[in-house]
Parts: sequence; C-alpha cells; structure tokens
Amino acid sequence: MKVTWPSSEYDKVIDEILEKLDKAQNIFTIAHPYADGDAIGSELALYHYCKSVGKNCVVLNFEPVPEQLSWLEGYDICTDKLPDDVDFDLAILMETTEARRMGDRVNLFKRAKSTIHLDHHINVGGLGQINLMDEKASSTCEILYNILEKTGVPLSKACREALYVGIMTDTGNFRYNNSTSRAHEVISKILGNDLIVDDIYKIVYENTGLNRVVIHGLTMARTKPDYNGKIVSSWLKLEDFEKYGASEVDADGAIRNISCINGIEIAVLFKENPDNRVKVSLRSSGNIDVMAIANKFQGGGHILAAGVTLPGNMEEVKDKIIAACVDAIKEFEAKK
Ligand SMILES: [Mn+2]
Repeated sequence: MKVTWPSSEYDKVIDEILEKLDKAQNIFTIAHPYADGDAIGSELALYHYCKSVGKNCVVLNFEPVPEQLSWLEGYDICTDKLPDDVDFDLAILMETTEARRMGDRVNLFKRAKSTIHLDHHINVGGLGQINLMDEKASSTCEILYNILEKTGVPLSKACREALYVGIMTDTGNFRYNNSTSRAHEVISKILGNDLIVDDIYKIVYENTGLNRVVIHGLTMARTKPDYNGKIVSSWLKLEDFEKYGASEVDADGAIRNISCINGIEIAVLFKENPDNRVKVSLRSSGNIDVMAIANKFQGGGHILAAGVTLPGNMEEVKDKIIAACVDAIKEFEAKK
C-alpha cells in the first residue's frame, strides 16, 4: 500500500506488519541484487532487531558485501542460501522496485508463509502480502525505523548504525532533497552518544581502493558531450574492470563525477555487463524526468536518478538511450 508518513493509513500498515513480525520466529530478509548501503543497512538492521528479541533472521545476499559496508556488525552473516530444514514464517523484501529485478529470488521470497515488502521508490506495486510503499521516505532504512520505533524495543548500536548507513548513503550524505525533516528526525533518534559520524563517513566514503579510483578516473576521462553539452555520458567495459581488478561495485557513484558538470540536463553512465547486456544509469540535474526515460525501456528508479539494463552491445544501447535523452530534452524545451 502506498502511504505517506505520518498518517493513520501508515499506522495501520505498521500495525499489520508488527502483528506478523511479533508472531514470526523464523524470518528471512532479501534485497535487490548488488545491494547498496540502504539495502544492506535495512537487512542488517532487521537482523539486529530480530536478534535482540530472540528471533531467527537470515539475511540473504548473493554478492559479496561492498568493501565500504564490510565493517557493519553482522555483514559476515549474509548468506546466499536459505537453510532447507527451516519453515520460514515471514520474509521481508527490502528496497526492490520490481519482480524483474529480482530474477529467481522472487520464488525464494514466496517460500515464506507471510511476505512483506518495504520500499521508497516511485510507482512500486509491492510484491508482498503486506506492502509499505513510502515514496517520501529518504530510504528503506527510514521506513524500517518507522516500524521498529513502534515496537518500543531499544535499538542496539549495531542496529542503529546499519540504519544510519542506509539513510546516509541514500541521501548522498544528507545532500539530496530526500533529506527531509523526518529523515533528520530519525537520524537524531538513532545517533545516541555512541555513533561516531565522521568515522562512519570516512569508512564509507574515504576508504577507497586504487581500483575504484582508477575506474572513476576512466569514467571522467571518457566523458563525452552530446546535444550541445546538455547530455554528458561515459562508459565502462568489462575489460576495464578486468584490467584494473575492479568490480561493478567499484563503479558505484562514478556517475556523480560527471553529473556535476555545469549546464547539463542529463548524465548517463553505460556499464557493460556479462551476457551482452549494458547497465545504464541516468541522472537529471532537475528539469528532466529520467525515470520516464528509464520506464520506456522497462527500467525504473526516481525522477532525478534512474536506471535500466538493456540487452545489446555498448554502441547499440548508447544510441538508443542518447536518442531518448535528446527527445526528453526537446520535449522539455518545447514546453518552456
Ligand atoms: Mn534506497
């Protein structure tokens, strides 16, 4: 259900969720592939909450936890298999926009008797029996906090730290418009006296391996303007990752370096994936709805930040996406 905090509808969904959570003994949580700070943060925060109230919570995560997050307490309990001999009462899906993005994981999600889906992306239908879709929330961690707050159970340092990392990373370290007063309010409640924010910032953002710096540098060096500089794009091939011993995670945030160029409307980063697919990240500097562009190709995200993965080689995908970006800018200019 799509709701906005605070409201009686929101409270009602939380009550339904708490009823399921209360009764459940064996829970698992799952998020989108290549989990980011918000996905891992919400999964681990739930894990720590469950642990503190004596419930069993399995955190399913199929790729290695990114290095910048591999210090959060509990990161090493993430597993890529559900135990066969456990009947799961409840599965909580975090931060996933659509079934397509989940692949076979959808079937895993359905293995539990009850299913709950929490997300803050726009126009997400919800894949659970209970869905809490809060488009105004900064992050899934903020939604999870809204739920956990209602339990009245004091949240451990590990739980609060995981929530903090999710909110911090999804708000671009409190720079984006989703850094709402509620997001800050939640931060004020989870900080306590024991979270050291500059240590957390440094370990997440200033703890960079050489391969990541080189991948970001390559992205910047290849920046190409289109449509009178209103579009800038760059690209990374599989061979780049191989050559520099980097992984896809090392390219996270690389688009930020080109989306800050003045005078642009859209920044695009093309990343070659295995199996002849190209992952496309789109950023808008404010005027263009890049989610609408991603939607044209069955992608999704937010108005100012969206993405899609397309079959085809780099050149084909580039041509299609740049053409769609040009169309979107022309449409915007015609309306001015
Ligand atoms: Mn998120």
